[in-house]
Formats: sequence, structure tokens, C-alpha cells
Amino acid sequence: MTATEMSAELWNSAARVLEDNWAGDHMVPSRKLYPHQWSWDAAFIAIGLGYVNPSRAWRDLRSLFEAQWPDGRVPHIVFDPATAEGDYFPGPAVWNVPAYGRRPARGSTGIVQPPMHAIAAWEVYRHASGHGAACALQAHTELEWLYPRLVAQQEYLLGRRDAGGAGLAAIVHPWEAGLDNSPSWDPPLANVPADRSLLETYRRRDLAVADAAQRPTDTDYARYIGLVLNYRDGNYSDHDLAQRHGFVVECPSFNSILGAAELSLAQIAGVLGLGDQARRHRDRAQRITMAIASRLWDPQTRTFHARDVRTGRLSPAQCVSGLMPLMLPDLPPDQTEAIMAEARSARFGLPEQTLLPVPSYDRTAPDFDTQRYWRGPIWINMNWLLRRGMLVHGYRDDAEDLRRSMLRLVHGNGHFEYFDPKTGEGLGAPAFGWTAALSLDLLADRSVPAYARS
Ligand code: 2M8
Repeated sequence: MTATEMSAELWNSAARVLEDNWAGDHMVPSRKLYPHQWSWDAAFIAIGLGYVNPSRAWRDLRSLFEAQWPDGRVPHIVFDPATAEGDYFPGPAVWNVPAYGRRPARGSTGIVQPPMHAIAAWEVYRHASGHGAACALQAHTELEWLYPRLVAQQEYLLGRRDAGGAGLAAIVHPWEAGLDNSPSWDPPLANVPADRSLLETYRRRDLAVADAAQRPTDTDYARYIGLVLNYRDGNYSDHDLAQRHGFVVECPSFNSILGAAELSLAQIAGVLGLGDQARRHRDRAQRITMAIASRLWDPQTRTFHARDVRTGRLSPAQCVSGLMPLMLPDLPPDQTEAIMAEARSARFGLPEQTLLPVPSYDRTAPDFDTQRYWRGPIWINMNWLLRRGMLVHGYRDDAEDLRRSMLRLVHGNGHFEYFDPKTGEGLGAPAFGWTAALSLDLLADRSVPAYARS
């Protein structure tokens, strides 16, 4: 098969996944496992929809931001009222979110996910002119609608969630990072009681549709539920988090996205004619970068780690999240070079050595797990962000190798949720939204992000 035929085949299959996962006014990550709208999935998916159906990209982002809370938080799941409670756990009744704004009660969860949406909105806008004048006009109108909401989202995270007081956002649940059972969370989670009787009251649904060997253990799940109940029972308040809540952590991936979002907001403010705001966003991005560089960096391992705000300790695990600060153009050069060295090391092995994209966890760690999600398998969204960082810092050859290895992987194995880091076999949910969407972007877009270092 020629490269052109491969590209056409992959393009068509990816577009089909997005078509099939459209649920009327929003996208689902996968029909099989995730029947509602997820926050950061919507952002990654919008980037792909921007090529095949920009109106749906904007509609999906609107559906998500219509569920934004008055305090600015964007919920990690917006529940589809047409989906039964039993079809996803923990569903609306467990979260029991009160009515807010003009939203009915139980419409969403009360936690967040990484703020990828400004980055996505800017990407969709950037590609809109390729679809003609009407599309470009629509993109401008949508940016006007989204901008104040995106700003409120950042302000919530940088305000109420700055539990460590150093200008970074803290997450209150591993699900907020999106890297759900990453080994980064093991030390902070060890202090959270694992009440397994909760799993008798609340039954897991994921094990009915996915292989248990690829999902979190019952012990971890009991902790996840305990954290949800504690945050819920405190009315989702962020007051005195470090005292009242068992899991309060600064994640390098979450905060890198937070910083990169400020740079996309600067671009958006620029096209909306808000020059002063653009400057403010760039300043904020710089402050977030400096906070990551000083607080989450371990000079011993020469990589970035999650910090437990309650104990002040860095999590020892070397995870793919530690590579994410590469997205930030003002990262000090020594740390930029260290990330590239880490990405090329035996721990992560860029395509040159393995022909595969980077795994989610250190390949050399004794507990590296090729099957269990976020504890080893390859994820396309993390690799897409890493490639973006490489382009930001001018590592064009590495970025190109990574792009090709991602496309080879997905073309050869399908649009799976994640992939075995040794064999490339597809794992988790099939027909998964962000894998398909980002494949479209990788096929179409070889350009450098607008704020890349020259
Ligand atoms: C996974 O997380 C959900 C909980 O939010 C789950 O396991 O049920 C994660 O991979 C997360 O990053 C993703 O957004 C979500 C939907 O794709 O699935």
C-alpha cells in the first residue's frame, strides 16, 4: 500500500468514527464505554472535527461550556439525560450536583479535566478559513462566545484551585488529570482510605464492558469513589482543600496545558482585538511556566513530577506527564533539553528505537504494565501534545518521527483508546474519538504552533 493510500484509508476511517460518535449536539468519546460528553475529549475531538465538520466542533464545545458552573469550572462530564443511570458509573445520581445557572440538577459532575479547550478553539479557528468565508465568519463568532468562558475557566483553576499558593492549579481527584490511574498518584492515593464496601453500595460498570486487566484495580476504584463522595459532601467547595480533602496534587501535565491554554487565549484575544488581554495571557503563561519549572522539577531525576500539596513531596514515578512542560515556549533550555533526553531514553524510547510512540509510564520500571490503562500503554493524545512541544522548541525531526509512528500505529491497529507499548495492539474502547480526531490532525497539519520559538 502506498503512503497516499494509507493516508486516505486512515482519513476515511477516522472521519467515520467521528460521524458515528455524534450524539445530536455533542460527541461521545466511545459508544461502548463512555456514553456521555467528556471535557478534554471534547477539546481533542474538536481539533479533528475542525477538518471534517467545523460546525460540529463548535457545537460540541458550546454544549460543554453551556454546562459551565457559575464559579467558572467546566465539568469533567456533561451527562446526557437520554442515557440511563446504569449505563455509566459513577452516574448523575452519585455526583448529585445541585441545579446551577439554568441547568437542572444532576446535569454534570463536579470535578474538572485539563483545560485543553482554548488550544482546541484556536486550532479549529486556524483551520476554518480553509472551509470558506462562511466558516471563517462562524469561527470568529464562536470565538467571541467562547472567549469570556475560557477566561473564567482559567480563573477558576488559577484562583480557587491554587491550593498550594504558588500559582499552579491543584487537582482533587486523579480523574481530573485525565491520566486516571497513573503511577504518579500512588503515593498521594496511599493516604486515601480504600473502603471496598463502597463497591458493594456502588457497582462498577466499566468491568462489564472492558477487560479487568486493562482497568484500575478495585482498591483504587474504592479510593476514587471515596474522593468523589468527600468532595460532593463538602458541596464541591474548594475552601481549605489541603485540610479537608485527601487528594490535592499539582500535576505537570495539567499545569502545562493550563499554561499553553493562556498562550492560545493570547492568540484568540489578538484576533478579537483585545490587545491588553493578550499581553495578560502571555504574562500568565510565563508565570505558570516558572512555577512548573521551580516546583515540579526534580534535579535528581532531571524530569517533572506530580507534587502532593498536602505533604509537599514529589511523586517518584517517571510518567509521560513529566514530558508535557515541553509545550511551554519559555521553559528554561536546560529543562527543555532534559525532557528531550528523557523522551529518547530507554524509559520512553522515541520511535527511532522502538518505532512506537512514547508509553504512558517508564518502560524500565518494575511495575510497568503493558495492559492497564495509564500505567504503561501508549495514548495518542499524550503523544500529540509531546509532538506539539517538540515543534514549539524546534525539534522538527523528532516531531516528524513521532507523527509518523502515531499514524502507523493507528493505521495498523485501529482507532483504539490506547495501545500495548510492546506490540502496538489496540486496547480499551474501539472507535475512540480522540484517537480518530488527532489522526486527522496528524494527517493534515504539519505546521508549527503559532507561538513556537523561532
Ligand atoms: C477515562 O476516564 C474516565 C473517568 O473520567 C473513566 O475511566 O471512566 C480517562 O482516560 C480520561 O482521560 C478520559 O477523558 C475518559 C473518557 O475518554 O476516560
